[in-house]
Parts: sequence; C-alpha cells; structure tokens
Amino acid sequence: MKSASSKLALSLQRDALRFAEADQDGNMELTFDEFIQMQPQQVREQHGVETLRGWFEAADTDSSGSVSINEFLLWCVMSTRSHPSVLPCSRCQPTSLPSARAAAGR
Ligand SMILES: [Ca+2]
Ligand SMILES: [Ca+2]
Repeated sequence: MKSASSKLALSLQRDALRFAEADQDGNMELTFDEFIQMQPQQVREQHGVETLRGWFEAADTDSSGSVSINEFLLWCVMSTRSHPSVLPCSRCQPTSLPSARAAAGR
C-alpha cells in the first residue's frame, strides 16, 4: 500500500522533470512562452491563453515575470487542477487569499 506522501513526492519529481523539459534556455526560470508550451495542446485549446495567463501569474508569486522551479512546484501542490486525485481538497485551499478564507469561514 502506497502512502499519500510518497505519491506526492513522485508527482513532485514528475513536475520537476516537466519544468526542466519546458525550460528551453536552461536558466531555471519559465517565461510565459515556455509555460504555455509545456501545457498539452488539449489544455491550451480547452482553457485559452487568458486562463493560462492567469495560471502563470498565480504561479509567479513574486511577480518577477517568470516562474522559478520553487514557484512552479509550489503552484503544482496548490493547484487542484494538476493533481485533483492526489491532494485532499482541504490542503488545496490557498490560505493566503483573504477572499478564499472568508468564503470557507462564513
Ligand atoms: Ca527559461
Ligand atoms: Ca517569479
């Protein structure tokens, strides 16, 4: 029986690999172009560039205009879209957002 934590570690490893593959110039930062190209075509067509832009900005927590490996992995953990089956919903809520806390609390 596999524990949830080893499953999470595995998915993080896979995400780190995806990051390395997407980082075409190898500077350990993903630009928006690189971020878009790492998404499967199906995802791009389904969600559109504007939604992807929203994901990119959500991942770029220090607003530097690019997503570092740390930002990317954090985003993967926070994102229910990426791994809906791995993470329980209670852990996916972005506690830093006041509106989300208010919605959950009252
Ligand atoms: Ca890059
Ligand atoms: Ca950044």
